[in-house]
Amino acid sequence: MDKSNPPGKIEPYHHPAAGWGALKYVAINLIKERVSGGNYRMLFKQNQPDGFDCPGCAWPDRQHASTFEFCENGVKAVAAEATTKRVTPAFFAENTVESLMQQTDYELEQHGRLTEPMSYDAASDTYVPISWPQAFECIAGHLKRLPSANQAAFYTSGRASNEAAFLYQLFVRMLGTNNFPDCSNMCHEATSRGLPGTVGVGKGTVTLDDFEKADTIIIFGQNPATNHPRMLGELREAARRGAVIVSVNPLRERGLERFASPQHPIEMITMGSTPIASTFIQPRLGGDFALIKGVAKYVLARDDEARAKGEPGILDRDFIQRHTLGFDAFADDLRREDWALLEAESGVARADIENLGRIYAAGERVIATWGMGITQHKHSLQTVQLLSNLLMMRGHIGREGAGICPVRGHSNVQGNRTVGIEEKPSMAFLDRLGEVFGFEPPREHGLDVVETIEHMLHGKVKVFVGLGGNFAMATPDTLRTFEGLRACDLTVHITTKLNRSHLVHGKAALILPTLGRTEIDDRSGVAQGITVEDSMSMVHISYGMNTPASPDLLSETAIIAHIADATLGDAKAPWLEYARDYGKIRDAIERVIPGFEDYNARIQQPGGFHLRVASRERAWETASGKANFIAHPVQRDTPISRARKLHGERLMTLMTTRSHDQYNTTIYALDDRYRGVFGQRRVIFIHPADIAMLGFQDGDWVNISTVWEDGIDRHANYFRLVSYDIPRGCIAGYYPETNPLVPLDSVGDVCNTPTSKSIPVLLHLSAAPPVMPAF
Ligand SMILES: Nc1nc2c(c(=O)[nH]1)N[C@H]1C(S)=C(S)[C@@H](COP(=O)(O)OP(=O)(O)OC[C@H]3O[C@@H](n4cnc5c(=O)[nH]c(N)nc54)[C@H](O)[C@@H]3O)O[C@H]1N2
Ligand SMILES: Nc1nc2c(c(=O)[nH]1)N[C@H]1C(S)=C(S)[C@@H](COP(=O)(O)OP(=O)(O)OC[C@H]3O[C@@H](n4cnc5c(=O)[nH]c(N)nc54)[C@H](O)[C@@H]3O)O[C@H]1N2
Ligand SMILES: [Mo]
Repeated sequence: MDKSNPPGKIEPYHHPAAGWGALKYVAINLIKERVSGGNYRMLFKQNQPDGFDCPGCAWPDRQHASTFEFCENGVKAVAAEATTKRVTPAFFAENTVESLMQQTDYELEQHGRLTEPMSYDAASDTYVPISWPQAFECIAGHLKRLPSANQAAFYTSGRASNEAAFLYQLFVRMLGTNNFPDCSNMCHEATSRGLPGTVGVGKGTVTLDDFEKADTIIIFGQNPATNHPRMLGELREAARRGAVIVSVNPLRERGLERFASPQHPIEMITMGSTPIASTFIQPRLGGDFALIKGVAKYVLARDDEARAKGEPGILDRDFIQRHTLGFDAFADDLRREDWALLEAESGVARADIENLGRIYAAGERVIATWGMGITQHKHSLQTVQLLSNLLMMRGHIGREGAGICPVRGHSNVQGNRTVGIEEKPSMAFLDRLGEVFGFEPPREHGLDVVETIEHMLHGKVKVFVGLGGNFAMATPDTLRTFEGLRACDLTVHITTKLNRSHLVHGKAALILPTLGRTEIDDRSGVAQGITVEDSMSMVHISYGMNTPASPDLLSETAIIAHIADATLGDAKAPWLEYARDYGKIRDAIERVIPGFEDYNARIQQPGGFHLRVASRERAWETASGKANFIAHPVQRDTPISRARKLHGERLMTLMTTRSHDQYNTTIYALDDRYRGVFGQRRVIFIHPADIAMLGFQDGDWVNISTVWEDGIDRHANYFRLVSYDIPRGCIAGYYPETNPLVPLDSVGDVCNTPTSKSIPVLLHLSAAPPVMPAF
């Protein structure tokens, strides 16, 4: 690719989401990834009862719904794993780490699957082969030499199975630390920390059956056509039976406008499509809190009015009285709230807020879903709590066809947390773990993602182990994260494909190649299945079907077992036995974690089983035993408002988001077709009036700098301006190219999630790039 003159074009997309466009891309992807003949069949086994769980997203699957239960982006994820391209020792011998750093993430991804364990050799600046036993000894040696286990951090990306994740946390806790930074710290942490305060459990309360019965679905800050394509199938059904669907999003995402279902041949053949959302509300970035507060205020006012007239009112008073605490204070706060402030902070006119209020109040069975547009702000935790409170006002929790539905990202991120990937574990969990395995687990809280990077920068974390993921690129403040990783004594990655985290390494560094979920996991002649929990708490088993990418790969579970065995020996846990028979790990999970009774038996039933979520049954696992209404003020003194005081209307709020052709930091291709972007990624979506106000023109190149209060220069250069339907003062760019702009300490209250959807920045006109930056 000619990096100095990228071939990109901008061309608005007028077709419905999915449809023929998606099928064409499926075909292109299969060919491009050179999936070998026999492996095509596996696509039909994805998310099917006896196949493998899609490594794409965490949206649940319907049993036996159709033989075509896969989506374009699921196919990309599977094809990326099934590629026939290989990163071999010869590849590493030919490419120094320094030279690989010059490649883009897209180029790095193209090299294919890793085949053998590799160790960094400083003299040649290359990775060289190392045997598995030597690799395990190397890690054990480093860990045993640490004066405290708290100087090591153990990252998890949410693709690991329940079995691998459980073994990982057991090993790390026996080692003596709770340092479990994980991808959810950057993702749905506001959900996981916020919901326990209101409804007691940090998970959603709905299942797919509820989706079938809902009459109103409100989607906050989510782009399902790209990130959860199978969700569109549910939305299509809902729209067709007349449910009201609303999208709350600064962008009018294409998939929520029209959708042609690849599962429905007639719709495809007739070039038909189904309109999805009937109402679009476009708040400014971070405006959801004020918007939801306005909706709650409107609903309360209507209830007050009705009751003043002696009518029954529109709130579910019975639910509020029997199941909740704090309603009066919550209601007083709403009554006192100023409409002008709510309009200004949400960026939505009162009439539109009230319209959403009417839609909400008319719904008998309302589901609210949300994604990263809600969770990656300073006040995300408060927004999640408020949203659950809004649903509680009309008793929409624990009722058929209604409820809260956080839509998770990684396919097993929810399961990872359930089985103990948690830097702030509950005492009850630790007690039980200690009892079952006869050891005293560490009690002090461990480090999350942001704290891990801070500790690396201060020399307090010296060993980093990554169970999947791409820590260097997924985290904020890219250059500071690099500095932290490079200051480590040892960095280890258990991984399927080459990524930049392997190139930004500690003094010693290991790459440990592992099986993907689509591959047969043969342990001593018996194929092992792994289990995962989806976004709606369904736990099911998954069996790989493909021949492994290399004979030298080990499963994640086996790698962890060997590291644990080399470090701790087998006095307290039969690590290697666990690695031979995952059923024994499930037995252990069953003994430690409530809800997994008869684990091995219940995963045999088609579709698996639903893990109990107490709030779904109106059982409230809060301190008071009731669900709580919590009043929060609209935040006015924020980094954004302070930066705007300094720079006036030139200050822009930046969101970092996903294109259609990426899976987080994995870049499959360079298009974002629903948003009309082709062959490029360094773009900034901006309102045409803001382009004019800044004195720029559509298509100009700009550099971006962050306005932050710590004196550190943060910038990202060479982005092309694209006129777009986005609120004034807000701009959007892609992650991870914009991550250098996110300050490490720009985090959500309590949950400590990087504020990836609201960064105060300035744009500066630049010349066309002489050479495009690699990242
Ligand atoms: N193909 C594919 N699938 C994926 C992923 C992927 O990268 N590729 N990633 C997986 C992961 S880990 C996750 S967490 C999910 C992510 O899935 P999403 O939650 O959809 O994540 P994003 O693409 O970051 O964008 C979120 C949406 O929020 C909107 N938004 C941004 N800021 C705001 C705001 O302030 N308010 C509101 N109301 N909306 C806002 C954006 O316009 C965008 O439509 O997808 C998972 N599935
Ligand atoms: N600016 C900004 N930053 C963000 C976000 C954002 O919206 N904006 N989103 C955040 C979110 S929601 C998330 S979840 C994180 C994601 O953070 P991560 O989970 O760390 O990132 P991924 O890109 O999903 O990780 C991809 C890598 O995982 C490895 N991998 C893939 N499959 C497997 C497997 O089966 N096993 C193993 N062991 N390894 C595998 C491959 O090497 C691949 O390169 O990023 C966060 N960062
Ligand atoms: Mo995520």
